[in-house]
Amino acid sequence: MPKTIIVSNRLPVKIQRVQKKFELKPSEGGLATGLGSVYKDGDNIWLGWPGLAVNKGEEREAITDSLISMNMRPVFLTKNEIEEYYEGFSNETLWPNFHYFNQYIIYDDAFWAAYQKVNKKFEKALEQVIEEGDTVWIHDYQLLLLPTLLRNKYPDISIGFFLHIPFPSYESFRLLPWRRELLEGMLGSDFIGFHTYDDMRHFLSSVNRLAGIGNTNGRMKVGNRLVMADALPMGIDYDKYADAAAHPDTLSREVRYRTSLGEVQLILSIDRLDYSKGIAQRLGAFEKFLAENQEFVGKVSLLMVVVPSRDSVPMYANLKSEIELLVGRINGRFGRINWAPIHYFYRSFPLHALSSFYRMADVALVTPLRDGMNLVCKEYIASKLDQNGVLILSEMAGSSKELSDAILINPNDEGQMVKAMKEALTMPLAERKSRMQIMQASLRRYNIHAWVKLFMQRLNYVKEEQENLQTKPLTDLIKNEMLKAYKKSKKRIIFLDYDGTLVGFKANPLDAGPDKELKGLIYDLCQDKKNRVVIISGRDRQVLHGWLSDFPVDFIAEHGVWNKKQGGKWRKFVEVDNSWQEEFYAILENYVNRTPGSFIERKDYSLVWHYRKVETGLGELRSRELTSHLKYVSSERDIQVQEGDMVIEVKNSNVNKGLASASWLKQDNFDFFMACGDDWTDEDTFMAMPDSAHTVKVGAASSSAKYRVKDYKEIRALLELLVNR
Ligand code: GDG
Repeated sequence: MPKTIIVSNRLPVKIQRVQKKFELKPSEGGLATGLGSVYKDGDNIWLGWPGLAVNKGEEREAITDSLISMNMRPVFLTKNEIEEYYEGFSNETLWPNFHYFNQYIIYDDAFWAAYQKVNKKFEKALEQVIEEGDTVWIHDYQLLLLPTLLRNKYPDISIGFFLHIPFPSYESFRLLPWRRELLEGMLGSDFIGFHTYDDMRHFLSSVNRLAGIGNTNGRMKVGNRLVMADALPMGIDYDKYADAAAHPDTLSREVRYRTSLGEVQLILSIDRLDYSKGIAQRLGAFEKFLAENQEFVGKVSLLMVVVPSRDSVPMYANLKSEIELLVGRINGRFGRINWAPIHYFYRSFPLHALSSFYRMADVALVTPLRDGMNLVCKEYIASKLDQNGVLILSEMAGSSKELSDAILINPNDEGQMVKAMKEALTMPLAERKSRMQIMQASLRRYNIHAWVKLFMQRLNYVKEEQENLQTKPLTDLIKNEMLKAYKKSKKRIIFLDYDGTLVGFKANPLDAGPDKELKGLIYDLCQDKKNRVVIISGRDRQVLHGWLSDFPVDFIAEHGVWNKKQGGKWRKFVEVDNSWQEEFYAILENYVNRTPGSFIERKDYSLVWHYRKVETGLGELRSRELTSHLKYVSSERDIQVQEGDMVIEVKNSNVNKGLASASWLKQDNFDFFMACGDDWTDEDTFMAMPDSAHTVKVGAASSSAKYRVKDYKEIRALLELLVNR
């Protein structure tokens, strides 16, 4: 039975050394609960680092045995790997970059080497457990290289990836010397999920600029594989927080805490220690609030929980000192014997304590400077059973995209935060309730279980699409089925591209005229009155005319600009407006000047920039730059930028083989459709065909055709079979 393997840096487990033994307890994070239904089921497993450095063989074995019984598998890391891969590259390079704290980035080749090494270690560990047909779901920024490492080993396996932190704009991401490798690492996935649409958009833009891969609504073609990106905001285990808020332990804690605090209004702040959370700025705003609103002095307290995190890193240790200095200053400035402005805790609390904080808080102040999602604000909403509470939420948190009924603020605007605090503390009960109700309904519906389900559905969908898009080899069996359909039909239409499809390529294109065999074949095809044969080519109409006008065929020439029905005259299919060409020619010329070996070809209706002869590397680099430049200037105009084999073509979007062939389909009640072609311009023809069409691609490149053959000779053989020669 195929299984699902969850992979994350940390396993959802807490391990403690008790004397010489180890105690293992499942940990209760949001992700662990959400994925519990997945990894605890059947043979499914969760693979990751157990959270502590263990070097002795027998200790590792003991831990592994216990983990196996909990459906988990360990990847053991050495002390040095933890320092360089986890604390180093993950937390001191990627984390600041992805959160736009670029001044904090540490660029260190040793960190990068460790990051690569550990990602490979994860890949090796997966090799021990993976079997054909399995699905692997990889989580977060510590494992960005893993999808491609895995893909190289298992070309067909199903790989999903979810990024829990923001994906930065290209302007930030490009700072990393290893940006390209990181992106390529991610692109080994089939489906890549982000919390927000903006994260997804930033990712797609970096993929376009750095890897030269475009997208349509998040769908990318990576080599021959379809890869999809989408925004799937993560939900919480709603019932867990709602139930905890009704638990007797929570209620008795609330009574105890309330008695100590007295009758004050409470503002709650909970975060891991991190500069991205904006804790110091929040304290600054609270100080200003008290200074400007004396009537609240003695009436409102801030309950601030900072959960210890990464405090061995100097940056974090400094942040802790800064926070504590501020707390001391504010308490010193405003405090009274019977009232403290801030109750500050640098530690973590059990769930029921946390839940009672959520219950008691009149206001939750969640003001990160940047946050992928932020679960604290969602947990607060789920815990507010009486709906009597207000959420102040930073626009920079992913959750702000969903929770528009919060008071949204910009965390850099201290004045706005001060105003928001006053508004929240004085908000009428009815308004609090109605806002809370709307947010609760949406979080209840879109909970963690819905998120997991949706992710898996999207991943399966991509796999199915990949299957559908796969061009299969044209086997004898399929040829015979085609022949049966051909014989049964009464009105057939057959579109044949010319170069590469009916003839081979010649050094001089004018030497590629039809040979005797081809002429005989076309003659036989046309002899059958049930057949309508259309030669559909990018070639100049005069050349096609010279070669084939003796045959009763139709022509679509110059990618659809000109056409000619059997016995008729040449007609222009579209009136081409070429007024854009001079402007674009000037842009292309600029790139030719900067790219030795490249040149421009001017066609009637298009301009083509060729870079086949450009030095390797430079051509690819310029082509990416040029594509994005051209796409920018052509947006919202009827101009299409198409990337081909070492060329970029700019053309009128109403000129393509697809539009032209579609107009032919309407001309009669055909009951047999066939299209054969070899290059990317023929893809438009394939896509214009009805589902029942027999579409055949020449060559190995990816295609929307149903079947593929090796060369033009196989196309000729297929046509011969049909005409029964
Ligand atoms: C990353 C992204 C994204 C906090 N204090 C205590 C405690 N917590 C729990 C909360 C919450 C979790 O920690 C914090 O989650 P966040 O989402 O706020 O932040 P990160 O840890 O930075 O997580 C973030 C998330 O991934 C998921 O994709 O939302 O943007 O940075 O669940 O409840 N739990 C307990 N005691 C505490 O004192 N028991």
